[in-house]
Amino acid sequence: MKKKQSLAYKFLYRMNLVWVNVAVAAVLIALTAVTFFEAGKPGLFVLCIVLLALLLALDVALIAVRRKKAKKDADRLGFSDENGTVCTGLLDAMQLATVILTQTGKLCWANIEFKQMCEALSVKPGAVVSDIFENYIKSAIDEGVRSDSKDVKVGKGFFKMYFTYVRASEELLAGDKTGCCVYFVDTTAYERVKDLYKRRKIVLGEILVDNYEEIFQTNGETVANQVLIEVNSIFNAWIQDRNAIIKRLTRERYIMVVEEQSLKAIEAERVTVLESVKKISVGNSFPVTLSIGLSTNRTELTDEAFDAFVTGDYESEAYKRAFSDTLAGSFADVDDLLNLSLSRGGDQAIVKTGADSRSNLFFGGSEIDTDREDMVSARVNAGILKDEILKSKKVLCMGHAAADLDAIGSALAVYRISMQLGVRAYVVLDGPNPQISVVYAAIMDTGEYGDVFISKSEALNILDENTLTVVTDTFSERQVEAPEVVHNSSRIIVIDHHRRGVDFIKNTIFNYADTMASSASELIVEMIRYILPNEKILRKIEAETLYGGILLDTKNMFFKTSRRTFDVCAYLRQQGVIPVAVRKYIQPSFEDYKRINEIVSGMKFLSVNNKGVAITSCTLPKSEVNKLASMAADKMLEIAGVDCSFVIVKQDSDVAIKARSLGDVNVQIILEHHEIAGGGHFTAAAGYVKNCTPERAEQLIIGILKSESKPADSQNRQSGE
Ligand SMILES: [Mn+2]
Repeated sequence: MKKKQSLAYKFLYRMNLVWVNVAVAAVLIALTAVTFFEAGKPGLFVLCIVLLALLLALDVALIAVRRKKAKKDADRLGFSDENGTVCTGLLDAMQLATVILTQTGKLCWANIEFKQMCEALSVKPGAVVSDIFENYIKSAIDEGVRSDSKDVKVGKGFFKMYFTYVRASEELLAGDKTGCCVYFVDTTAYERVKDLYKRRKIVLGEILVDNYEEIFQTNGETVANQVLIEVNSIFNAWIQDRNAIIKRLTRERYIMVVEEQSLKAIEAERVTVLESVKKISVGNSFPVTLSIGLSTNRTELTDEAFDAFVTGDYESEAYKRAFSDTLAGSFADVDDLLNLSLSRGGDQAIVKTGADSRSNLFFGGSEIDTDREDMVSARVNAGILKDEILKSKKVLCMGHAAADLDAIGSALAVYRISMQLGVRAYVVLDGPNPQISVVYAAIMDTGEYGDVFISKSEALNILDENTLTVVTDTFSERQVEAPEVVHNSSRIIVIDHHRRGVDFIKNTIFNYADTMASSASELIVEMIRYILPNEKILRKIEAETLYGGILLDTKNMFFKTSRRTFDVCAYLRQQGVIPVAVRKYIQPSFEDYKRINEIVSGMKFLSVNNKGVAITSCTLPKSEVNKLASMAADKMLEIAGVDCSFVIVKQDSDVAIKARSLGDVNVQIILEHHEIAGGGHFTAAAGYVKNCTPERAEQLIIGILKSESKPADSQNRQSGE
């Protein structure tokens, strides 16, 4: 079959011009001779000579056209014969794997190199060809692209594949006249070197024990040293088999050197070390947290970059993008990353992967992931609050009963926003309680708030359908400062940071609850920045109260402190807060301090279900219970190993109970037990038991603690009331 085709082809393509010419010329000459000698017609003879001359001229022209075309084809392919057809003998001799395909992707011919390549890579030639044709060539041909190159993977090898549209013999192309010549340049070594470079690139990092200083200050040198010993052994286990090193730079700062491939593995397991160190328990009052910064360059190693590398063109942009890392630069970067981590509350790892900070990767810091989303919601919510205030004629602001700094601060902030928007506002407060007496006196000393604070009855008097009631720092209809006012309000907004309980205020027009926020003050200050940007609107005393509220609820920035908290504090500082001045609002008096110490020193320390429980009983004047018992319960949480604290206050034949928790024990559930029937929040609750002795109350609490062996929920640390 093939032989026959080859003969037919030879006849048509190789001999045609010459033999046809000879045949036609012979016929013409014969015709001329006959006409001239026999018929004696010289006219015909002349005509024949002319025709012959024309034929010769045509031949010359045809040969010229063919030569030209052949040269063109030869130029394009570089391996054609003088007729412009693909010369397979040349291709066979060439050291490049080459195949010739039909326009539909059918494999017509392959050279020895190609066969050897497929053999070496254990792939089937047909499969390679159809894969490459389907994925690259077909679409190119459809789009009219006559030749192109692509990086392809064949088996385990890497190749630069070139293809070009060719004219070849029908014999070669199974009856077709055009097809496609494809050849492969082996780039496997290049790719392997690139991969090796990428995997084994040195990455510099720095690790900081975020709260070493606090642990040192609170728990002393021995505990702090013990913490570092534990940290070291956790680091060693972490980098084992990872071909990495971690060496201490200063007391709480470490340098880390790791290969890119290990860093990828560390990222894949989401930097487990962040969680491991939190489990360190050697007498430290706070969980150990780390800030980790790592700087690596994951810029795509482009062909241009690699070409620049090969040619030594170190000044080109592509080269600089891909290879500009310097050790000094990386080390400066990780320093910035640690600062960034600290500004976001620590307890996280940040990996810089390129020049653009948007390519930074964040790990850990459970509160961090929602940060951006929350900032968006803060803006949206600020808009809603503003709209609702503007729809109103009056605004009543209130926090929870027995207001603390966060409640009064957030209520004052809503008051200020409203006044600034031109809507008359009031803060409902039935007289100051001992917790806020100092700040309340300072507020009144300014002389600007005489008509701002109103009682429940006054509030009820002015309440109408054009009044907006804004409740802050509580969700509870029972705990709110003026339940009757809330009950009679037609338009209520609640802004709170506590996990919502069952007795939440219903029929609100808007409920902004964000349990990730440290405090109600934080939430409102965030909103102020959107409602009234570029303005210094807070009075100094208001900013100070808000700052105090945040300090109170974060226990001096230890708990629930996120980047947002620091942002808000920075804003408050800008609004005139002098932090040291705020101390006087949260400092106990000498008398109070002595009594708090007396209460704390009477404390018992127990371990129930692996949780440290501090419990104590005392007697206090009724008016002092809220303030002193709460402060004592807070103070007890500062003691190493204490997870929750209970202060039982004897009140004649009854007892009042104040409970606090760091977040692993839900004191709300404990005091909501039917025999106590108290309430509050996850980390702060209170109860009152009639006809009960302190001893009985203590047994009751321990009994409930023992039966409440629910798994700890350490993700949601709540603080303050
Ligand atoms: Mn609060």
